[in-house]
Amino acid sequence: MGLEELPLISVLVLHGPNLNLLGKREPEIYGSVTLDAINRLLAEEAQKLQAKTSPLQSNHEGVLVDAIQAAHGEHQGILINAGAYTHTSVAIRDAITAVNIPTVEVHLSNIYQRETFRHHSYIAAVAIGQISGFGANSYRLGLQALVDYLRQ
Ligand code: CA2
Repeated sequence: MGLEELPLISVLVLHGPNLNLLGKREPEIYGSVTLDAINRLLAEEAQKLQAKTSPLQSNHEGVLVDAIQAAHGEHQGILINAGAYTHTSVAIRDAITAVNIPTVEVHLSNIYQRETFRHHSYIAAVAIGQISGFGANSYRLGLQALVDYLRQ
């Protein structure tokens, strides 16, 4: 099948708590790229992959759970940086399991090089994979991996 004939894949992009501060605070840890710039980068990458991205950032666990539930029948994949909820949220993990939508977990920083409490992810076991430590590029690599998986 030629590239032009591929069906469009819709990906829900979720950003968890405090990620709205990207590029505005702690650039030594999280870099100088803003969340808007990451969302634009993803939209451009999605276009190349014959996909589209729908980004949402929330500081509230329930809002993220609601968005995952609402993805059922709307999106074929989920790309998520759950921020600190990665290490605490059984609710987000259960929502991903419930909707059964292929999910890729991404992190800007390498969570395994940081404090021990960041080494465990509740999401990892229900995700198809995890990309951690490549800054904003983690999102781009995660989107590529997710779309590639969905095309198989
Ligand atoms: O490395 C990542 O992407 C994290 O998901 C980021 C979370 C952290 O809790 C995870 O352990 C790893 C924190 C996001 C906070 O983002 C900020 C951005 C700028 C300034 C302050 C916080």
